[in-house]
Amino acid sequence: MSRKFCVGGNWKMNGNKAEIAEICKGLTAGPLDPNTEVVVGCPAPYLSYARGLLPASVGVAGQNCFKVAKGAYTGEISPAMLKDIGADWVIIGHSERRQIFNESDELIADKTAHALAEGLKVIACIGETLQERESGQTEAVVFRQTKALANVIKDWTNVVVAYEPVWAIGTGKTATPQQAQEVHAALRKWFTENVSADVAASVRIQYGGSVTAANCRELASQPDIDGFLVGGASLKPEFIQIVNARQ
Ligand code: 3PY
Repeated sequence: MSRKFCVGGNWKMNGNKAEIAEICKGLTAGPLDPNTEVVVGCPAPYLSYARGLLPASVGVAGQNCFKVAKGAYTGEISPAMLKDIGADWVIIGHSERRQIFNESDELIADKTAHALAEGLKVIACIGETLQERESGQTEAVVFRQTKALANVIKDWTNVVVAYEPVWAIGTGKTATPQQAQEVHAALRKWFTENVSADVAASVRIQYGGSVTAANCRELASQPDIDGFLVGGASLKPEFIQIVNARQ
C-alpha cells in the first residue's frame, strides 16, 4: 500500500507576524513536491494569520489541544477552536509536552480521541529518552505509548505517528537512518500484531529529531519512514529541501 510522504514543520514557540509572513512566502514560492503532504505546526495565536498566507495545499496544525470541547480550563484550546480558526491538524504528545508539561500517555490518548472526533487530523508523537534507549527499553517505551493511542483510536486514517527519539530533539543529534528505520519497522510490526495488517500497511510514520536538508534524503530513502516532523529547520528556507527529500 502506498503511503503519501508527509512532512510537518513544528515551529514550536517561535516566530512573530513578520517572521511567519517570511516563512509563508517561502512555502508559497516553493516549489513543493506535489507528492508530499505538507503541514506546518504554528503557534496558536498565529494560526489564522498563517492559514491566510499559505496555499490551500499546505495544512496548518495547532501544536496542542485539550481533551474536551469547552469549559472552565483556563489557558487551554479545544480542537473545535483550532478548526474554527482554520487549522486542520494538531500535533499531540510532543516530547516537550510530555516532559515539560508532564503529559501522560492517557492524557495524550484522550486529547487524540477528542481531536479526531472533532474532525482534526492528528500527528501523534512518541519516542524514548536517551536513558531509555541506553537501557534497552526503546521498543517497550514506544509500544507502550502507541498502545495508549490504540486503546482509543478506532480509525487510523487521520492519524500520522511521529517517532521522535527525545535524545535527538534540539540536540543536533539525529538517529542514523538505520536506527530510525529499525524503530519504524518495529512499530509497523507492532501495528500488524496489535491493530491490523491494514493499519500497519497504511499508517504513516514520520521521523522527527534534528532533521535537516543535509540528512533528510538518506532518512527518506528508508522503507518505513513516511515523512518527517521537523523542528528548527522548518523555520528556515531549507524546509523546502526537506519537503522535497524524495525527489
Ligand atoms: C525537533 O526536530 O527538534 C522536533 O522536536 C520536531 O518536532
